[in-house]
Amino acid sequence: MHSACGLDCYDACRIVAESTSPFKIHGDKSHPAGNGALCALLNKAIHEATRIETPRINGQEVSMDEAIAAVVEAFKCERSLLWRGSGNVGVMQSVTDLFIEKIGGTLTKGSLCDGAGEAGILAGRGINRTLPLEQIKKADTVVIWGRNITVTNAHLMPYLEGKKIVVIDPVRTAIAKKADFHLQIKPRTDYYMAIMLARFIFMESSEDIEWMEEFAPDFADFYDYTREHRIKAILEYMGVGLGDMGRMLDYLRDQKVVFIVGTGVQKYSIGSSVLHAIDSLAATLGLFGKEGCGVSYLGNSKGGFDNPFAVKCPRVSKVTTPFSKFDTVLVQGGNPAESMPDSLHVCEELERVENLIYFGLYENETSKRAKIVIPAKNFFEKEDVRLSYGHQYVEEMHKIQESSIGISEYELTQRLFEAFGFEGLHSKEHYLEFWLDQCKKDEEGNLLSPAYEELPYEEGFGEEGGEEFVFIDEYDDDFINTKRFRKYRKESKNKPKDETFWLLSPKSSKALNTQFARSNKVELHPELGYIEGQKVILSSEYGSHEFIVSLNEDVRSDCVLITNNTFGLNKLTPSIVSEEGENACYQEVKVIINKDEE
Ligand SMILES: Nc1nc2c(c(=O)[nH]1)N[C@H]1C(S)=C(S)[C@@H](COP(=O)(O)OP(=O)(O)OC[C@H]3O[C@@H](n4cnc5c(=O)[nH]c(N)nc54)[C@H](O)[C@@H]3O)O[C@H]1N2
Ligand SMILES: Nc1nc2c(c(=O)[nH]1)N[C@H]1C(S)=C(S)[C@@H](COP(=O)(O)OP(=O)(O)OC[C@H]3O[C@@H](n4cnc5c(=O)[nH]c(N)nc54)[C@H](O)[C@@H]3O)O[C@H]1N2
Ligand code: SF4
Ligand SMILES: [Mo]
Repeated sequence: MHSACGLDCYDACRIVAESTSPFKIHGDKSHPAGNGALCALLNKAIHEATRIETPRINGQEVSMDEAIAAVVEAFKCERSLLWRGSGNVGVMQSVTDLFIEKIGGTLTKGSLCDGAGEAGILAGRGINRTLPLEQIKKADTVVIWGRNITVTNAHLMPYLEGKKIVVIDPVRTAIAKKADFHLQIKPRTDYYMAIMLARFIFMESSEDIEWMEEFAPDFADFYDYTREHRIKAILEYMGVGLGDMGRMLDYLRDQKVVFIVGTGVQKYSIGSSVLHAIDSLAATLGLFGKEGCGVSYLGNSKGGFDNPFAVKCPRVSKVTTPFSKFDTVLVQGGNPAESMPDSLHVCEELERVENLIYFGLYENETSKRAKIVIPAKNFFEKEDVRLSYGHQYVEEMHKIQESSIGISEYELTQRLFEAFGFEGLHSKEHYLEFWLDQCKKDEEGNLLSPAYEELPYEEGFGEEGGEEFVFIDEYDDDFINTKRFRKYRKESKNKPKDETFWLLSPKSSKALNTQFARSNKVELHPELGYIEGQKVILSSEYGSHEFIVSLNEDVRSDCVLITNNTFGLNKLTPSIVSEEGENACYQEVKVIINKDEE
C-alpha cells in the first residue's frame, strides 16, 4: 500500500508499506521526488519516539471520553484560540478550523517559517508558484542560497548531478564542500549580494533585455535603483572582494540558472526584501518562464486548490501570540513553548491560560504545561492527503497501521460538533476526495497540484498570468540602526567578552524541528578559543541559556550555530515580526558568549 511522509519537509516522500506486523515501510523508486529511499527520521527516529498514550487532565491519566468532555467544557468559554504547528502537514490537520469557526473562536495568522520570503515573492511575481523538479534538472548552474539541502531536502541531490553548483551560505555545509564555488556570506547581507550582482549584470550588459521588455518593462527604474547602491561601501560591509563577485558572475551570465533558496536568507525583519531582491536579480537575467531556469523557494502548497477548511475567523499573530488573552487555547501539532521566538515570554503567556489543551504525539515543553493532554494518531494511523512546498506532486496518505492510541483530527472535530450540536461537518471521505479530485495527473499516473505548470510564469505574472514582474524599489533596514540594539551593544562592551555574534539556527538531520532528537550544543569556530565540551552561557537582550561547546571550523567566526532542535535556543530570539509576511525573525539578533564560571 502507498502512503506519504507527513513530516514538514520539502521532499514529501511517497512511502510503500508492507502489510507485515509490525509494519515495514520503504521508499518508492517510481516517485519522482523520493527516488526510492526514505531518510533516517522515517527509517528510525519516528519508530523509536515515545508516544503519549493516555489522555491527562491536571496530570491525572483519564479515559479519552473524560478528556474530550473536559475539552468540550473548556470550549464553552468566551475566548478561545487554536494554535496549530506543523508537526504533520497533511491537509486534514486543518479540519479543526471548522469547529473553531462554529464557536466564534480565534485562529492565527503569519508564520514561523517561510512567510517573509513568500511576501517578497508575491511583491514581485503576484503569485508564489512552485518550480517543477524537471526545470531544476535542466539547469546548467544551480545556486543554492540559504538552503541546507543535504539535511532538509536530501532528495534533491540526484537533480543536481553534473551541474555547476554555487553555494551562498555563512556555513560551509556539506553541499558547500562539494560545490564549484562557495561564498561564505556574512549573515543578513543577501539583499546586498543580490542587488550588487544585478548591478554588475547591468554594468557589463549581460541583462536579458528582450525578456524584460516583454515581461518586466520597468527594468530601467530597477537599473537606476541598483545604482543608488554604492559598490565600494557595500562590498566592504559584506566583506566580499571584487574577485568573488566576478566569480559569481561567471556562473550567472549566458546560461540556464536555477536559484534554490531556503528559509535561511529570510529569518530577518527584512526577509521579504531578500527574496524580492533575489527575484529581481533573476528577472534581470531573464530566468522566469524558461526551461532550466527559475527561483525555487518554498512554494504555496495549497495554491490552485479550493480549500474546504477555509474559514472566516478573527486571527492573532502566530509569532507574538497573546495566549493569556484567551481562556482556552488548543495547541495542535506544535510545540510553541519551544519553537516560538522569545520563549521565556511565550512560557509566561502560556502559564496564564486557564485551559491549555495540548493535542499531539509526544511529550514536549508545551505538553508539560497543559491542563488537558489529548494524544493524537500519527500519520501511519489515519487517512490524509500530502501536498508539497518543494515540488508539484501530491500523495494520498493511507492508514497503514491500526492503533489503539489517540484520536485523529477529524474524529476530534466530529466529537466536538456532536457535543455542541453543530451541523455541517461532511464525512472524512468527502474531504479527502475534495482535495484529491482537484489534482491533475501526469503520464505515469502521479497526482499533481492543480497549480502545476511545466514552465511557471511563461505567460507572465500575477494570478492569471499576463501581468508584469515588479522589481524591488525600496529597502528599509532597521536592525543595525535600532536604538535598542545600539544600547545593548554599548552595554555589552563592559562584559568579559564584548563581541556579539550572529545566531544561526538551521535545522538538524536528527530532528524535525523539535520532534525526535534534541540537542544542547552550540557550534563555534575553534578560533574563538573555547574548548570542546565546555559550558558557555549565551545571552541576548531577550534571555540567556547554557549550551555545550562543539567546535566546528565550518561556521564563520562571527557566528554561533545552534540547530533548532536545541533546548533553550529560543530564549535568545526576538519576538518581532518581519516587515512583510508576518514572519518570525529568529536571526535578527546577536548574542554574547560568557564562560560558565560554576
Ligand atoms: N530558532 C529557531 N526556531 C525555529 C526555527 C528556526 O529556524 N530557528 N524554525 C521554525 C520553523 S521553520 C518551524 S516550521 C517551526 C515548527 O514548530 P512547531 O510547529 O511547533 O513544530 P514542532 O516543534 O516540531 O512540534 C511538532 C509537534 O507536533 C506533534 N505532532 C506530530 N504529528 C502530529 C499529528 O499528526 N497530529 C497532532 N495533533 N500532533 C502531531 C508532535 O507531538 C510534535 O511535538 O519551528 C520554528 N522554530
Ligand atoms: N532533517 C530536517 N529536515 C527538515 C526540517 C528539520 O527540522 N530537520 N525542517 C523542515 C522545515 S519546517 C523547513 S522550514 C525546512 C527549512 O530548510 P532550509 O531552507 O534548508 O532551512 P535551514 O536549515 O533553517 O537553513 C538553511 C541554510 O541557511 C543558512 N543561513 C543562515 N543564515 C543565512 C543568511 O543570512 N544568508 C544565507 N545565504 N544563508 C543563511 C544556514 O547556514 C543553512 O545552511 O526544512 C524542512 N526539513
Ligand atoms: S522527513 Fe522528508 S526526507 Fe524524510 S521521509 Fe519524510 S519527506 Fe522524505
Ligand atoms: Mo518550517
